[in-house]
Amino acid sequence: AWKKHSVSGFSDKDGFEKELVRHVETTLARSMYNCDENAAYAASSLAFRDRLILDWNRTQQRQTYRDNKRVYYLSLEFLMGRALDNAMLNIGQKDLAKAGLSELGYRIEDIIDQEHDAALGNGGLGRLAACFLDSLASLNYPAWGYGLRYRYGIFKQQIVNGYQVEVPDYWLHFNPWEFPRHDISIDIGFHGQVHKKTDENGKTVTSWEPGQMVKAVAYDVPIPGYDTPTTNNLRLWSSEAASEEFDFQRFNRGEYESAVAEQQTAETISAVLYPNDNLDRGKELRLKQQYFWVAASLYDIVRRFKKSRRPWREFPDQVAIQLNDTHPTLAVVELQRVLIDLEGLEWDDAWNIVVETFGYTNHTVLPEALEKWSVGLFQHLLPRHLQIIYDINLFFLQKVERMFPDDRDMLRRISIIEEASPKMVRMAYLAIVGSHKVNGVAELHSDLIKTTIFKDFVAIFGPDKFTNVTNGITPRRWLHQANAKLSDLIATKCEGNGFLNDLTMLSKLEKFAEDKEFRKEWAEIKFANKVRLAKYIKETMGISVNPSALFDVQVKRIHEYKRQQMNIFGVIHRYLTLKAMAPEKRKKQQPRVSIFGGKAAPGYWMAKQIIHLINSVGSVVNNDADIGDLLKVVFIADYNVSKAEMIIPASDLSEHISTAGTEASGTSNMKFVLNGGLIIGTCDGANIEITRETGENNIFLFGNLAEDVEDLRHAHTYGQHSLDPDLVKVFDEINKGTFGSPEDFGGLVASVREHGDYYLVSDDFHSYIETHALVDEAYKNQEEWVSKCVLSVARMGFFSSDRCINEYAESIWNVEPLVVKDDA
Ligand code: 26Y
Repeated sequence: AWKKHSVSGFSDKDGFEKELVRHVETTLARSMYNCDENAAYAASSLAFRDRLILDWNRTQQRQTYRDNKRVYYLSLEFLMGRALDNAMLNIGQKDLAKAGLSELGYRIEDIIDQEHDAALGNGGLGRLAACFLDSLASLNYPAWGYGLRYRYGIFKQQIVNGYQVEVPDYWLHFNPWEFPRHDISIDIGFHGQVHKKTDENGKTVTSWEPGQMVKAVAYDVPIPGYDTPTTNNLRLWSSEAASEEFDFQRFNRGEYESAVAEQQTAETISAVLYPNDNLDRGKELRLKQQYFWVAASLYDIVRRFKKSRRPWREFPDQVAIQLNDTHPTLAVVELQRVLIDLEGLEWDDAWNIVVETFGYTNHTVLPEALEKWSVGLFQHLLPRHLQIIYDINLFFLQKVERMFPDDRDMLRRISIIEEASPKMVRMAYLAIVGSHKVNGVAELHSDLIKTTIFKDFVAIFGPDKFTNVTNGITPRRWLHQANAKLSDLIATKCEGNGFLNDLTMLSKLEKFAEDKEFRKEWAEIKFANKVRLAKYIKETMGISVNPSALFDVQVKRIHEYKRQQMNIFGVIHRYLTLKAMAPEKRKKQQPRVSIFGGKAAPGYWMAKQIIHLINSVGSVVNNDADIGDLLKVVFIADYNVSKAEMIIPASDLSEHISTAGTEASGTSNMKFVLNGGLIIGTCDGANIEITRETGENNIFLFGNLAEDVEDLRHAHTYGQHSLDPDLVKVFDEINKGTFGSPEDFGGLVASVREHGDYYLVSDDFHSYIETHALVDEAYKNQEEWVSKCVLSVARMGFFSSDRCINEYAESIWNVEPLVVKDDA
């Protein structure tokens, strides 16, 4: 048996303090008398970073030396949140740091709070990538993440007079968690010409002579595993002007401005994260970002492979590349180009390598989120890649024609090039054709892609190419870090902290669901978390909420399909119902706090109306003396990972209420349940599997099913669409001006009334309201409520991202963990 190599932490608290002081006095050049919380954060980070680096270097050496197959996770988004807290916990030395900081006069929470979130992502897809990195390291897989080092992360959201205002998120003033690698830089080409020549053997050789070069510089971020010395690498690329000499000549010719302009053009590529979530806008700069990042990453991966001097056919035995949605699909084309144009392989040999190397994860069925790029844009930006795409498509169409000789329409439907005007490249189709496995992210979603958007491809490639890997979350961040008290309580009943490595061990909690004493401790922790959130709400927006009220939370990106509009319509309905009650009856109602949070894409007008309506309802309801503590409506500005860590543990009920069939999985649903909250939700995404695991009695499901959505929409368009009477009352109230100018919310009302109610708000409204009434009833019986929560947590083992990563490793990547021996 291998002895586990111990993590390179501090020997003791004094060792940590000494390092902290050293960093304050030397690295930061300050005196301890002048060390504010921000400096203490910086020095703590530098001290912990030093410890991580030792394990990081050793991990990389070990992985190079053993030369096993590696996984590369390509994602345009990594929503990492904060690093210090995570590093302390994964190394297992947070208590020691707490004691050390306290001795120096600081509270560890205040120090942790100084850190700026690394918010290089929009929502679910980006946070999933971050959870995967945590699991890959914790499970000792040799794995790298590749992404872009945006100078500006997702914008910060302010709420001004009830409206969203976007503020740029410049986050790099001080970032101790990244290491610039100026020695690792690659020139990336754009534009230019393609040349064909015949070599001495009569073979046609194609070469691309780019017209513009941009330099990619690597910045590395260490990813510590939990309770293991494995520390993996996240490599983020930053863009710079390719040649400083060229600029210098220009300076000397007096062309100062144009030289600087060139540099700025290059730097623009990695300047900003596109803030759209599930909406493709086809912007040229975004395509440039994609190629820049993909080309640099592949160059790096190929260079690493070449060091071991293996034959090319062994590439897929050494390399697995996972495409996080279609955003990195150009990697398929780029690898084919490298193999045929630069390495001289035959097309078929190269193509087999490509397909064996890649796997593609689909995260959405929404048509507006499926990426397409115009052929003209490709021709202009990446002329050689367009040729290769045409060839990939030609061979693919020939294959399909042989399989289905009489089906002309099939070729039109499945072609990678959409014959429209303008002609478009369908990136999802390219990703399917270029990968050996395609997976969805929850069972329902994986079934839906097989029967709807990718149906033809199942007929062509057979069903085995398509698979499901239900999403998961890391219990380290989402339980241990976010909810330390609950994690500690669980540890007392689960034989210690082992559940953080094997979440199925939570099942040991089942037998305590009926234990009164245990339930009491459990409820006290939930209450303390609610008090903490109430305090934050009071301090940041001056609204007093009663921590004994039912906290009803919906936090996620604002999107019509996620139906925050239905939630706020439901809140208005509740308000009207309370107002209409006799005071005696009113007093007996269950008090609630409706908590919202989430960003709207800056150009998404409807989403912005939703935010405005929530805030407008809040300012009426929260100031209505008839209502008092019975109902409060709160919109928490700038929802992000670190706010999630505070909000999720404070929830009694969370809302996951997307129109059935639209939310691929959802992952916050898992986080809320793991933190002892219940769900009100539709039969959509992972809600279905959560129900299967935790039991139908422990979740509040409502609404129409995915299989009925098509017919209902059809009925809206061609039959008559009679609105739900309760919803009509809500609309009447909005139109009376109760919540401000009705015109401000005209779009929201019209989308249901006039424009076919695409998201079925009216169809689901009645059962939504009724189900909320059931929640109120259930919450009255606190003993039973808590017991539902305990049972649910006990049954959440399946939703660890560790389980999820092991499934990818086995069924898609064919990689194994690298066991850490004591001597290596
Ligand atoms: C095309 C482009 C602008 C684009 C950018 C971001 C398209 C999509 C996205 C983001 C998608 C996303 O976050 N999807 C979510 O992925 C989660 C992880 O699989 C799922 O849980 C969630 O249901 C899905 O909406």
